[in-house]
Amino acid sequence: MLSLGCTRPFMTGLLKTLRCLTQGSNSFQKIFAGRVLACPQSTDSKTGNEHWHTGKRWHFTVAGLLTGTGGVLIWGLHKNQVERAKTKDTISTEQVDNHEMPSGNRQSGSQTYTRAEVIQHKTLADRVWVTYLNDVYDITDFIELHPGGERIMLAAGGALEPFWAMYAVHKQEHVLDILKGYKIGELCSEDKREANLNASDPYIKEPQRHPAFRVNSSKPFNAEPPADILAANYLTPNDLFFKRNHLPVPDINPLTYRLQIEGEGIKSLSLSLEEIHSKFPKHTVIATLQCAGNRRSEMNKIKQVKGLDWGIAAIGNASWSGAKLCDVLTSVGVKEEEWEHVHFEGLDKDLSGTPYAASIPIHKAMDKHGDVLLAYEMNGEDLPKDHGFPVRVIVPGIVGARNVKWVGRIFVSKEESTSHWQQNDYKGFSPSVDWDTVDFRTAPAIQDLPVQSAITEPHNGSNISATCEEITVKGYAWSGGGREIIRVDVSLDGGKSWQVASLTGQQQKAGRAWAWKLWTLTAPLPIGQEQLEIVCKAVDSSYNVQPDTVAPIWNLRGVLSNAWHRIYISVQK
Ligand SMILES: Nc1nc2c(c(=O)[nH]1)N[C@H]1C(S)=C(S)[C@@H](COP(=O)(O)O)O[C@H]1N2
Ligand SMILES: [Mo]
Repeated sequence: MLSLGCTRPFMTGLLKTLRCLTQGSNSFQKIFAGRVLACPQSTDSKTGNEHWHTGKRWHFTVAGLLTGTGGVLIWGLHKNQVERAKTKDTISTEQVDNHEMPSGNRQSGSQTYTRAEVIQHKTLADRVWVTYLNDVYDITDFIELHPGGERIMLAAGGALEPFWAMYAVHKQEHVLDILKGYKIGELCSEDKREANLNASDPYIKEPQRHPAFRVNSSKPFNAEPPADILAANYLTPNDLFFKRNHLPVPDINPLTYRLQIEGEGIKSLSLSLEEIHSKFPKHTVIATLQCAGNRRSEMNKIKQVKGLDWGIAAIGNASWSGAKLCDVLTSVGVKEEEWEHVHFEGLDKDLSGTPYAASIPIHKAMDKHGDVLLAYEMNGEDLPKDHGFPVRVIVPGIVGARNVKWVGRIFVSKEESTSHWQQNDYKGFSPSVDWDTVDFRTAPAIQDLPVQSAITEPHNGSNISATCEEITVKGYAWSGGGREIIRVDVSLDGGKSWQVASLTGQQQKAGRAWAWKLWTLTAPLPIGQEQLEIVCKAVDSSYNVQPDTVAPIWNLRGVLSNAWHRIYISVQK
């Protein structure tokens, strides 16, 4: 056998190219030539729903197995069936007492109801009714017995189908069996037809997506591109930009679209899409958007966290064009000193009619160097449906969650957004905090993100031939708050020694470096190693650095995962 040392001098350029191909740089071709296509897309129906009840142990005992409300429903109904079996008589007497219906009908469920009657039963006080197919169910007892069961209140007074469809729950037979115990009757024949129409899937109108995506959840759609796409393009192509939706994508007619601008005591404004284009100067900003959950999967390896299992590609960089939010707010007389927060509401709503919403501090919104946009273009094209068509907010330097898509209403306020996503999600905690002890009020909502970097090439677990003279490592680096990336260090020996990568990317103004830098390091392949532990870490303009390991920054929601990125590759003789 030839030793490494004597192999090297015999290598021809061609041989080198061929052998080093596994570690090549032409990502796009490589991806479409095989790797991704050969890798089946996960089409699991794991929900992307990130509502979690806080501090309730029961909810988290089912986590991982059952996510989202549907899971709660399955679990809860099952548990309740067991309890009902134990206390059957008590419960049925109680039900009869509480109902203005003959007790015989209560048990046989032969009564018919109109849709209008069902709608009357939306609260625990009025009792909670739902329909499934043509049947009417009274699920009040289920909800009362189970803290957290209140999520089903979203379906109260209406049909379960769209509710289940929204959270992509499998309608397993046993769930329906359990539900039978709650049946109180059927819909009258006229409303039955209606019920069948309403059973439609709220995701039926979703846009087409690129087959290369690694799908984290299909309904709502959450997906990231293959990692090496990221370093192949400074501007991430629209169709390969990660997509993070909490709800179905709303279908908005651009001709009737209106953006409401409001605030107590300020004159409200209703802008058409055309007016947003024509009344305000158009600005273009290159900005990176990163989900708070990017790289969550690394935290999951330490200890299970709640949320979509994002890899390193829940981040992308695009050129965004639109009106500056400060111009629009100034036009209605908003003064920075008089307010604290600017709220954004999306036109995507859950079944209770609650829109996706978030807020940012007023100083960021009003700062003309803050570059907050009401964007209608992404990389020179109309904003794609998945990214907020016709208008979204782009808040450069700030966590993805505040970059509200399909924005329908903006208002100034003294208070922060009360939305779930502002108050009970997207916050960081100590590794010692768990779901039994967490108090979301104790942590501020994430705004600026910390310094970040990751290796996009080579892939973790890939091989390189020992005959290669060199190794090329690539990746991205970015920091929040407009802080520029000033350096990326790369180690081929797990952090014992470091080499400085070369950076590429547009030079942006000081304090307004919203875009990422791509980086590359080509270095001699270390001799005599069977495995390389490749590590990267970035430094931003405030000399912030990334933490070296994940465990000390672990948090229950798996956000802000920005430890040194490590991959392992084998060197093959
Ligand atoms: N209206 C609305 N805006 C939204 C979301 C959403 O679900 N609805 N998701 C947010 C989150 S958590 C992220 S990370 C970004 C993702 O933007 P993208 O899908 O364009 O990549 O959008 C944010 N804005
Ligand atoms: Mo996100």
